[in-house]
Amino acid sequence: MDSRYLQDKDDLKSSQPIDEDRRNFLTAGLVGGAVAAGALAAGVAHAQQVAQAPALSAAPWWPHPRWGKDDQGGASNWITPAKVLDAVKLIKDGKIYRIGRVYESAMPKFGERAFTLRIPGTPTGGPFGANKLIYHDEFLATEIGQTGTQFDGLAHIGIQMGKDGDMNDMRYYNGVTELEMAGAYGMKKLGIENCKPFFTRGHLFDVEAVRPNLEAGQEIMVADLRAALQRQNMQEADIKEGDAVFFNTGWGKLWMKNNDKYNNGEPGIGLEVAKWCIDKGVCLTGGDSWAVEVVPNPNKDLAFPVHGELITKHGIYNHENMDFSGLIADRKYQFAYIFSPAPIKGATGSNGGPIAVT
Ligand code: UVW
Repeated sequence: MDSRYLQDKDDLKSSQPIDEDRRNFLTAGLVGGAVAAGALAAGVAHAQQVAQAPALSAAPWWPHPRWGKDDQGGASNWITPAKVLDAVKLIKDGKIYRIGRVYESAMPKFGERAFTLRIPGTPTGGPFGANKLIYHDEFLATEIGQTGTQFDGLAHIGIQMGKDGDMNDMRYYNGVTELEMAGAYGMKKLGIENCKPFFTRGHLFDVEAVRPNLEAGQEIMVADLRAALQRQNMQEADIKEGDAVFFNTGWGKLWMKNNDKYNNGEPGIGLEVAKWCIDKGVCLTGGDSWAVEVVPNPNKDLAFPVHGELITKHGIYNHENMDFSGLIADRKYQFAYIFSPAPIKGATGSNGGPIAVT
């Protein structure tokens, strides 16, 4: 797969400890749930500054070299009948693992995002007919594709290439501009309805087993992935184009136990592993943390650069806030990954219940 937009691999090795400035940037501006308005504004200003500095290259990334200039499906195009049949070969015992989490208001959420469920009346309606049928509905107010276990679509992340406010130079996957896609009632391009359902081979890296007690800001390197593969008796060459890769860091153990720590940064993959994923041609990355990538990034000038490289430049999807505890307990590291994003027209992502079948 073409990775021309990434730097040379040797330039990407970095696993520096996070310094106080970076911690402050994150906790004061971008990440914390209960942030003061002034601190939030400072964080946003900083984010705008770093967004103007391209993470790895200023070169345009469109048209997509494989899927073409009009494509809106990105790496979901890897899911072909042949890929499905290949994934089926990983199903040996028919066991289904839920690898998503339960949605509830107390779950950790990024920034000011909300999750508010209400049942309108108990019961909501009825009784109907002589049989006196009654029913319940629910009303949900949330960023539906961006809370809880969330699947980042191609309208979620872009890169500002020009001046603040210039919507012609805010670019997304395949070069789509903010001007082309912006819409009060849903994104006019790259909405999640363009993403095909996933049924593919999944590979889980239990990084926690080879690098226990990872902390926020600590980057997972390709060497860690290789150590995990070795421990799991797996071959790197077995990861094929169109497969999905998942990273267990241990951060998920904080879920609903220590939401503040969970939200205020995380260990995760950086640009070196992003390049590895692009070179492999994976269709999707996933992890047991809220961004999958290391936060803060070891390069203090960058904010969420892995999101930009994978989603925006290569159309590779990202599945966040996952739970691999069942798979790990059973030492199952390869499976069929099955997920059909909810086709809400114009949405930036999807909630839902991903499964791994072994
Ligand atoms: C952002 O939206 C910035 O991050 P995430 O995709 O992790 O929710």
